[in-house]
Amino acid sequence: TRRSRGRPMKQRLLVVANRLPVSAVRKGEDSWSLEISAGGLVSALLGVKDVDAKWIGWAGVNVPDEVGQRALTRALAEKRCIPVFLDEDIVHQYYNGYCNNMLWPLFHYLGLPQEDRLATTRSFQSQFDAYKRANQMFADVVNAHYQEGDVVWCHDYHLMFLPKCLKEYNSKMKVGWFLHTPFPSSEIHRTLPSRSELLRSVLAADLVGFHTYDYARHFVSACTRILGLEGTPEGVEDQGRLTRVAAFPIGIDSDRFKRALELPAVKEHINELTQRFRGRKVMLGVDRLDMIKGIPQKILAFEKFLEENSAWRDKVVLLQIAVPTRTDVPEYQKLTSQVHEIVGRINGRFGTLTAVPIHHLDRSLDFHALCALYAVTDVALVTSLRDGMNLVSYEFVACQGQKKGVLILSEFAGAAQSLGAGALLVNPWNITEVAASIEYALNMSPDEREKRHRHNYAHVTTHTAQDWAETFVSELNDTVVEAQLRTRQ
Ligand code: ADQ
Repeated sequence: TRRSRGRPMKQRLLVVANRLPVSAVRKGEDSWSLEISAGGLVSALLGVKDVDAKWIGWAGVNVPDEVGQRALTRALAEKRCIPVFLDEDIVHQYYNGYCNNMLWPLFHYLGLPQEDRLATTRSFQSQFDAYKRANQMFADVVNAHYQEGDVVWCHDYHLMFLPKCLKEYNSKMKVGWFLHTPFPSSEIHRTLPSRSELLRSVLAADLVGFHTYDYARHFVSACTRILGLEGTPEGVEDQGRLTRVAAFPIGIDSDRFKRALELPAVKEHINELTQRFRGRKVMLGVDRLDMIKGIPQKILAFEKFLEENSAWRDKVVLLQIAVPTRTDVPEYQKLTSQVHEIVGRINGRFGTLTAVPIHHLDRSLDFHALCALYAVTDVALVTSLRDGMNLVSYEFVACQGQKKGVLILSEFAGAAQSLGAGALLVNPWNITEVAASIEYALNMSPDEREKRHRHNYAHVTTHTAQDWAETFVSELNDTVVEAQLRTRQ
């Protein structure tokens, strides 16, 4: 820690992510209303000791005029946020195009839809150029706010080009990069036309972090196979310079959930829900409506379960809460109608005049409503086809102190590595297996539920988001010190 006039000074942390944790609505020519979205990352960073964090990112709105930009910059400064302004064309090519159409499906092992394949191949170069331009714009803003000694923490697949841009500005800048999605097998990564350039720019960072050891290993093998570099237990070496590569599994702010469950309004809501579903077991799914979350597969597995277990038909209900995302993308629209169709069919098939087996909501719930739902759930179903970690599984466990419900969890979610011993792990593609797990979960003895819950609860409450952020930042500081020592030797 640096000192100034005898007082310890907090280390400054610049957190760079595509989106700032705010939603901004323009109220007039020079006035904005801002709402901070209290996500996991925000509370993780608020909890990091001895660090003074600022956010740099896109506010999610197009602000073409200078008056508006200046006003937004001022308003954001009060929330410790610094905006990067991206125009509509660059957002279209960089964010919708390269990030969400190219990297997102690829990193989750999902191919492009047939009709998009050729179009994507054709537009690849211009999208990748826009990606690099956008990353450079982030770098310009970081550089303008950087002070010696700051730590710069870049987040996610949107900013793989950023570490290189930052080091070009200042090779002494402490730069870390963390990926929130899986990093796929090197066999998948090597199909990307920009495979080498992306790897090289990430390697410019001092520390590269992933949720699991497997993703870190995939990244190191991509560097050895595609770039011909040397992989060591510490990371990747290139001409004597080491980029440290390691796993930093994220967590949640579990106390925030525990505190919410103590609020009178939440308790009342829990009572209401309990009354509402009396006599039925509650199964819950909470996901962004995204291909990676395996929502249609989950619902088909539930149908199979109902088919095979007629005695359960009026004794169980599945609540599926799906927040729509990327609603302007045709593939996501198709997914929404596919889910609606399956839900409609199953409710038509197994519903009665007074009850339906599936309640599907296309929207997000506020934090307190979500906590109440987690608390009344008997079985949570997380069936992602691939997922970097999956925080819903953690949040469910954090709210189950009383009920000790069962978590059915996809083996393809990063969370399977940490909650695998307490959860029932499934292959989400195998709906017969998932249906059998639902049956097993609903019939599980209280002893077994208690034992499994205890394991997961201990994990979720001790591996928190704050620990994650603190570990990453201190490892980044150490990595830089070690590198300096090595070069002096
Ligand atoms: P996501 O893909 O968004 O995150 P996840 O980790 O499950 O997935 O986090 C989703 C968050 O949104 C949770 O905090 C959840 O409570 C909230 N949420 C989801 N649906 C909601 C709904 N209907 N209403 C209200 N809130 C809802 C990415 C990666 C993950 C990785 C995280 C963090 O894809 O694999 O775990 O980043 O690194």
